[in-house]
Amino acid sequence: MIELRLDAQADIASFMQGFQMGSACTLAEAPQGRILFGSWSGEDVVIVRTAGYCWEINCHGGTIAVHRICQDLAAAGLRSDIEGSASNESFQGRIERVTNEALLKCRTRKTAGLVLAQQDGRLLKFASDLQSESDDKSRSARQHMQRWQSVAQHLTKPWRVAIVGEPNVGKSSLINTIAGLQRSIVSATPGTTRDLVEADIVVRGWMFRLIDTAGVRSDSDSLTEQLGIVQSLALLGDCEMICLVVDGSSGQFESVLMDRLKKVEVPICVVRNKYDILSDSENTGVPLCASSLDSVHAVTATVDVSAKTGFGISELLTWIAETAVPEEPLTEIALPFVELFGPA
Ligand SMILES: Nc1nc2c(ncn2[C@@H]2O[C@H](COP(=O)(O)OP(=O)(O)O)[C@@H](O)[C@H]2O)c(=O)[nH]1
Ligand SMILES: [Mg+2]
Repeated sequence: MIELRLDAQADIASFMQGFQMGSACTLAEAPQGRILFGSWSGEDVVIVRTAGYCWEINCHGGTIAVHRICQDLAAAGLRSDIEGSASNESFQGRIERVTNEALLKCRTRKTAGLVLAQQDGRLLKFASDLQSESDDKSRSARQHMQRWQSVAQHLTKPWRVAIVGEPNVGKSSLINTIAGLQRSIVSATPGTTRDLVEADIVVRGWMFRLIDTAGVRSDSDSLTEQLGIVQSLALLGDCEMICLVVDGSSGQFESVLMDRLKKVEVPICVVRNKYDILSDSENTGVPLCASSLDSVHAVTATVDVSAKTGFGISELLTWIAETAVPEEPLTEIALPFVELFGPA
């Protein structure tokens, strides 16, 4: 398959001289998604307009036909960044195209506004600063990149927040309470307690995906539960932050989970749940077994909550939002939400 991307003014037919149309429609008139049959120097091909100025040329498997057609396209004046792609897009044209694609993935006014603002030429300037011969300019562009990369990447996809802990500490209740409190839920996928269940929420205009997990315990003798546990532990390597939920009335930690959390790099919040029970009784809570936490260096906060009453939930959401976005971006800054160089 060859991906073809053209600037808005380009005349598609002028690049496709080798193409003999088998369908009763011209390339310029082809609606998006219409399959056009034909041949290219004897090779059967199928051409589809995938978006306004983007096309796919499908030919038989293997690299020879692709190479041959790419050569023809290059002779017609198109650039090929990688084998299987050809374009005459300018940098700014490419930014406009990827911005439009990215906008479809933004689910909040804030993220959409920030992505839309990137079309004004600031990414072009930022890319030229990055490549600048002046050390000062390129250094400060690299620093900017480091500071904003995570925010930029999450304009179009939610930060993943893993909710982990032993069975029965209240992980699912916590997600339900948060999703219920947030009027801005985007979706909530039902599933069994053994599956990963996700709920998308919005906090301060940023998108987050809370991922409920099977409770982790070492003494499970059920194969299904063990598979769920393996899945929960695997998620710890594939999320941007972790809420470690514990039952505040026990203060104990599960050792398998703690061993895994010791290796984790992403920030962890210890969430002491069931605060309502603690505050009802004389018992002010069993202190967290601090020695278990000592070697878990990624813990950055501890929050008391009650999934039952909603106590402490706003503090937890503040931790989530501020961990993801410690500093709110100003609307005028460059946020490189796509790879600026190479194929997009
Ligand atoms: N009193 C009280 N009970 C809770 C709270 N959160 C959860 N529970 C109860 O704890 C039990 C386990 O909750 P669940 O959410 O299924 O725990 P999970 O196994 O960690 O997902 C249920 O009976 C809940 O009603 C809470 O904040 N306070
Ligand atoms: Mg559960």
